[in-house]
Amino acid sequence: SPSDNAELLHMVEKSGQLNKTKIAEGGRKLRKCWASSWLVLAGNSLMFYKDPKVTAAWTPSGSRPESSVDLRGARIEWARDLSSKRNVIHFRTVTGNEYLLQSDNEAVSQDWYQAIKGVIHRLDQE
Ligand code: I3S
Repeated sequence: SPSDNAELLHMVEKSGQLNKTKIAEGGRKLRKCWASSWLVLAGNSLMFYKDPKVTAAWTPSGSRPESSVDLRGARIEWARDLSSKRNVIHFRTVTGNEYLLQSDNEAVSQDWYQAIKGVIHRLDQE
């Protein structure tokens, strides 16, 4: 039924390709491993996919990302001394997982920064 379907769908706020590396897990530093990733920002989550297969406005929750982070209580800032690359976003979840997200295109990085920050602020107010 349509209501069943609604439970299986999350509204996608933004999706696109960025370079990504995880730099900490639970507060423990990790070795960088930059790779291209397909990001989907939906609901309270930022999801990472290997391939850009989720392109529509809606993504079924059954379409399993490689990994996913809960943005509630997360922090985001522009990375300063964490990379030699430009336009690098640094964000950290409440559980101490940290990621760098990067595009050579400044506008692309700016858009992602604003979109993620917007979700974090919305969740802060709930
Ligand atoms: O912070 P680091 O150690 O300079 O990060 C670089 C390394 O992760 C490097 O890999 P190796 O650990 O195999 O040398 C990566 O290839 C670089 O991309 C990392 O630096 P940038 O500045 O690109 O984030």
